[in-house]
Amino acid sequence: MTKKITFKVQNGGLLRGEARVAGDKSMSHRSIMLGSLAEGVTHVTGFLEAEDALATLQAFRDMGVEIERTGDGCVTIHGVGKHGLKAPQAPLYLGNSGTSMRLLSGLLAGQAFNSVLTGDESLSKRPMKRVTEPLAQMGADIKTTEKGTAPLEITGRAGQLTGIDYVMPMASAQVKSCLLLAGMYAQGETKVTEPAPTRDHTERMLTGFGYPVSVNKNQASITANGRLTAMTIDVPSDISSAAFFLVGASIAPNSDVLLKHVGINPTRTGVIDILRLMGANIEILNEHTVGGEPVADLHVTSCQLKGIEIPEHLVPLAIDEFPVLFIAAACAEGETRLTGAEELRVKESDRIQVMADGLQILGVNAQPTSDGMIIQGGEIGGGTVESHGDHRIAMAFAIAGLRAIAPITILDCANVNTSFPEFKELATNLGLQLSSEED
Ligand code: SPQ
Repeated sequence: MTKKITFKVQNGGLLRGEARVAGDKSMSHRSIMLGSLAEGVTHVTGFLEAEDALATLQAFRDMGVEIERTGDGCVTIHGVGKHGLKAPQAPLYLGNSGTSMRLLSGLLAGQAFNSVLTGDESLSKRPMKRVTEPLAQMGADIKTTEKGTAPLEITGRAGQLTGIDYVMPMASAQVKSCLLLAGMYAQGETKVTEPAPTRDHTERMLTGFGYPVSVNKNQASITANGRLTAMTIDVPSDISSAAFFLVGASIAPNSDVLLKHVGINPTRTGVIDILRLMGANIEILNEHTVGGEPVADLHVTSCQLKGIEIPEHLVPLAIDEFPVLFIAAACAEGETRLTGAEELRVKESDRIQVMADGLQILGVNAQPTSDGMIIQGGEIGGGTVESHGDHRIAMAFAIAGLRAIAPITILDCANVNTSFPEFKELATNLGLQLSSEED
């Protein structure tokens, strides 16, 4: 059984200094997947050495790919080519990672072997029909539980998948990426249309590996005609991890933080747009492109935020940042309203309910709605809140400590290791008074 970790934050303080936060989780997953399918040796730097991305890495080792890891973000993948994966000897365990499970379901549907995908308690509750249903339309054979959850039992249908023209009912990069990966093994063209732009790392990285994928407005399409050629990938820092410090430095008076080498792909920068609408001081410096992805240093200083109505078009572009944006809203002057964010209910936890419960415990007037939240800015009190094993909830409440009037205790924080194992060290170096206890 994994250890229970409790975070304890002393209230008050400020953030000052420079930091390079952990590598991008979405890109780290994809670097392993596509590097494994490439011909030749792919070198990755800046790889996220955290549980989620390491679960993907282990899954590909289990399918016969030789992957070397030095532990400092450098990973070498000896690609086996598009048809070189081998049958795993046991179920592939993907821990807490929705991205691994959903993308792998598409990739494995068209292989010449069967496989089983399993995950931890949280992942075993997350909806998988959003991928298994369109995959079934392509001819895939994937069994879920009656509830449509993992374990997923995949019967490989090599040569038997057919491309579809799929209009996604929800804005999901995981569904889009899953179908594009399946489309690499399907007869004819696979087209995926999204209702709103979502992160496009799969499309960009496929292009980087030389695999043809065409993007036309909100539709991406792919065929089986292509091969991947090994390349070098420099994974930038994850804007979803940087977000904790963008909010922390905004809400804690006299803060001044420089976040280095952060990925600012326009499908991920909703958090900057939303914070700026709230009045945040965020400068984007030293913009450049690394391996097809825009990167910059982000300089943030404190200010009095104001409540806003969050524009719905920004929701998919900031989907993972809402836990910490709710903390920003709790510190803002006036009311903040979020709508159109029902997807938050099916993440590692129900991020609307869990954040509302925690904020209410801390004395904040936060009212959950079916698709968002209404928060009246004001004072944050102290108390004990539950993260429900959700890494982003745990880190968001740690940041709340900067403006709280009494200490905050956060339960069940071990899963911070799924996306940002250095969070505590970096946050304390910058000035957060955070300690942790294990039992
Ligand atoms: O991988 P997982 O567990 O689904 O991770 C989360 C997160 O907060 O780290 C979501 F809970 O990020 C997803 C994100 O919400 C990562 C992702 C991707 O890499 O493609 C896409 C988003 O999910 P979705 O369901 O909107 O496609």
